[in-house]
Amino acid sequence: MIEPAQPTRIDLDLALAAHTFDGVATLNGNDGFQSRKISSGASVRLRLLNTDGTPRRFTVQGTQFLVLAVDGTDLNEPTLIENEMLEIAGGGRVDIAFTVPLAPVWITLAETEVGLALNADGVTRPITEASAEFDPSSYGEPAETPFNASNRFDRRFELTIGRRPGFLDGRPGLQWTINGGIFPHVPVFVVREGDLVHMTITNDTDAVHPMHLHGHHLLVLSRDGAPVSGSPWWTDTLNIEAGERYEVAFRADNPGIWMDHCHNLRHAADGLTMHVMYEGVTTPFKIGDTTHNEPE
Ligand SMILES: [Cu+2]
Repeated sequence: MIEPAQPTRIDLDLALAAHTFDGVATLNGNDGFQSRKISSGASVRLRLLNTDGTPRRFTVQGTQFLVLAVDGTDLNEPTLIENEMLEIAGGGRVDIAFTVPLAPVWITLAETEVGLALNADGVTRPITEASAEFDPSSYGEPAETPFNASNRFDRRFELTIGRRPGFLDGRPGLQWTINGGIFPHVPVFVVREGDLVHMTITNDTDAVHPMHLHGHHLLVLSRDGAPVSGSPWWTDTLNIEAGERYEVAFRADNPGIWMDHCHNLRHAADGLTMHVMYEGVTTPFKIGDTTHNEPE
């Protein structure tokens, strides 16, 4: 979450955290519609969070809205949209804003009866219509970034997610792989402080993987070869759908040994975990079974 640099008047500023408990979808721990009365003309900012490991989709019915921020970074010159489904990666955040209209507004966790209803007393929620998917790669306007695809990169890494039969912790099965290796035989990406790093992430599996690098924000450069054409899109949790390929960039400005893993923690525990490590940074901790150091 972020606080805007220029405070604007916000009458209702609410975080809505989606989480599934034992198969029951909730928003802020509530498994139904939370109802609120709010005057028309009021300014609302909602911070939508997906605390599940798998993608969650939100619908907004009854109003146009702006998408202000993704993963805590403001988007440049957001424009009003409506009837667009917001898909949020496991662990991802999307902030939206709108002015309350005269008619009711429903914010719904897609495919559930869970959400927030504004001024909807006694009004039946309309059936969710099929709507377009919000696409951060072409939303808003381009703006200056500290680096972009045309920079000279100090390091280039390929991170390819696959699946093949093999052994994980001595157990046979169909295992996740990174660049063909099964954990712990996965690469470590070594960087030097100050490096500009280019990473290509490819998902060669039929599952979605919300890839999450600790300690850094990634600038998304392209998806499936198509450059990002809208606002600069900074993320820390990038949903990589089956078959997709993303190019991202980041500045190595936070020395440490950082996890780079799938935010679907089931996948991470099953080996979709690797590290980005800075030269000269060491740790006395050893990973693996013998030391009982299992990152997830
Ligand atoms: Cu995954």
